[in-house]
Amino acid sequence: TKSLKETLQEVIPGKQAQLKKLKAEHAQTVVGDVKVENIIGGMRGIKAMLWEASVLDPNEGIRFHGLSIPDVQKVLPAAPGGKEIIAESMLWLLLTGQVPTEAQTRQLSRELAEKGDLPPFVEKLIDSFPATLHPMTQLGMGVAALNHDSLFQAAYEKGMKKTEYWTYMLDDCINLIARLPALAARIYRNVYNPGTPLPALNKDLDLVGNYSTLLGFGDNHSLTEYLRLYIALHGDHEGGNASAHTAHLVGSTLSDPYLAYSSALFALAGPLHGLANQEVLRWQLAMQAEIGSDVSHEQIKEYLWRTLKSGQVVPGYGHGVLRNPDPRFTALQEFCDARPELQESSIIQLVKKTYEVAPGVLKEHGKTKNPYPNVDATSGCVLYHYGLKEFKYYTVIFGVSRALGALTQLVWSRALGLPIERPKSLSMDALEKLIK
Ligand code: NMX
Ligand code: MLT
Repeated sequence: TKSLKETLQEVIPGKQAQLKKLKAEHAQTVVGDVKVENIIGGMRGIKAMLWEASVLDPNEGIRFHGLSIPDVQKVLPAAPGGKEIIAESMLWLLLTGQVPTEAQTRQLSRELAEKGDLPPFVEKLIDSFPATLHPMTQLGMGVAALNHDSLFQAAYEKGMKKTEYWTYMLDDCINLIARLPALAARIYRNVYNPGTPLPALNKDLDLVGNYSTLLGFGDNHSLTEYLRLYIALHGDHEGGNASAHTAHLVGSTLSDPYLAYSSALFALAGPLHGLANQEVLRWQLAMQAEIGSDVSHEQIKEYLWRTLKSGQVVPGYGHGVLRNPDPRFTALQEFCDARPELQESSIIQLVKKTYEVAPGVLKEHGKTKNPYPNVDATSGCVLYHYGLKEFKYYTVIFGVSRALGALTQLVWSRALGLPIERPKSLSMDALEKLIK
């Protein structure tokens, strides 16, 4: 069985040759133009960065190395006794572009479990935080502190060669992903169940199986399976989203992956990005508290208009790139449709009913370019139904997941020798001079 590193070693030369050819033959080829609206509009629409593992189509949604969500659900190995994609098989696909065998997946699970313990000083650091500190702040600080053990940084200090960057980067990325369950679960324990003992990592479990166990839901097979799907599907969403892009930017300075991913987590913590999953739950529960569980379409419509008229966004709707319902939303809804207990859940029903009304209201409102749900519209309600009710924690789960894609690109960026990122900015005066 070839290991992940051996597989990457085989794949990298081909990609390096592809980049060399692109540079040699097409460095000056124009692939788009930049308008004033792009510069003042958050760079929306500008094709401006390399990202290997996935590409987002506005209408069809995400493809991981060309594979759609239904494709990966068919081909990627699941956990023993499970059906949903696991983080290890998604990580393998993202990093190598290849579908791992069952044996490779199990080998990676074991490696992650063996490397998953936190250094005692990080445990102490996390334990010193007040329970009132937002879980995302705690996660970002914990990840940054893990850079104490960065192999990339230590090798850089010793003067490693550029050709060696990616191997140290890969080792750091695997160590970081391995430690995320213990870190994220410790935060959950400290904030919501202080004093509860945390079990040791089980070397025979997959990454998310261990995470679910540490959270206290190891006996809940349905929730563990949901977490597996959730974490695999949130893993990568091409490179321009705020968290992935932040990791890419910070990593381009040759900052180690702990610092780069910690920065990414603070981008994910914003309500227009990953925090939206917390906001959706808060908003849907407030709707339920006000109108009750048995709501009509008319009542939801009225509530939506009230949200919009008060100047707030409808959380979980709209997207910077997508122009159709997010296929991740669809996949998570399908998970619910296949389980009778979820079909009876009042919060899941409310999310569904909201979806029947919100696109029409948002179209009538006429501002958002995409009136359809993104993944955050539904991701939290299943957690809530199965008893993981602390919605301030939801973005942490997203943060455990996004490491798969953001760290994959850090390995590729170093393997391809990509430079420090440094786009050109302009003042309005300078822009006006360009226009004249
Ligand atoms: N509710 C109300 N107004 C909206 C919404 C929405 N859901 N989405 C966009 N708009 C408004 C937006 O605020 C902007 O208004 P203004 O011209 O006054 O500034 C206008 O519509 C045009 O925005 P778009 O170009 O359609 O959206 P943009 O690409 O700028 O932003 C989001 C994308 C995702 C930030 C935006 O749709 C949004 O705020 N959605 C709600 C929050 C959310 O669900 N975020 C999660 C995204 C997914 N994730 O996990 O990260
Ligand atoms: C994501 O998964 O990062 C979000 O859908 C936001 C984005 O792609 O811009």
